[in-house]
Amino acid sequence: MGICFSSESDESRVSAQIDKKIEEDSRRLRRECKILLLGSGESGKSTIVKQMKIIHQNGYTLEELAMYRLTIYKNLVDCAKALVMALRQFEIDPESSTNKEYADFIVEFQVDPDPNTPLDPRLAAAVVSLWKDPCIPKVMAHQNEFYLMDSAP
Ligand SMILES: Nc1nc2c(ncn2[C@@H]2O[C@H](COP(=O)(O)OP(=O)(O)O)[C@@H](O)[C@H]2O)c(=O)[nH]1
Ligand SMILES: [Mg+2]
Repeated sequence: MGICFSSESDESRVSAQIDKKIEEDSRRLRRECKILLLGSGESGKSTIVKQMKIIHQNGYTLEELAMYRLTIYKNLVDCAKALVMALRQFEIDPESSTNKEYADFIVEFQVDPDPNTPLDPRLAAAVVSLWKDPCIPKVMAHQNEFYLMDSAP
């Protein structure tokens, strides 16, 4: 009840453990090699880190892969949304009424944050159909006037 007994041998054992831990840490630090990756956006910094992990650290666990799947879904939806917003900004209409509805659907769409939920097939259908619409080459003519990830096209 709030009173702690400790013998001298306990203390020296704990102290020895701490010394051992410090020794281990400093040995690990001496072997550690830090790299500073410099480069403009899209120059390959993240790719180098991913390659190191794949080559030297047994790659990615299933859980990590599932998180990447979610990132890919989000990127896909963000790019589709960016296109629809650009269509609106430059007042370009999708040619078919179906694609007009698909554009509205894309803007409202939210990716399910559970990495084990597959992407809604209706979203895939909307993106595929809108991408084939003649409005896309027209909006892509303005590509330097709005941001689109370079993995989008
Ligand atoms: N051809 C080629 N493409 C690369 C290489 N490294 C990266 N990329 C691509 O360049 C793009 C940007 O790379 P990223 O690592 O995201 O760049 P960061 O912005 O510096 O982190 C991605 O589409 C990569 O797939 C490379 O060595 N060769
Ligand atoms: Mg990066």
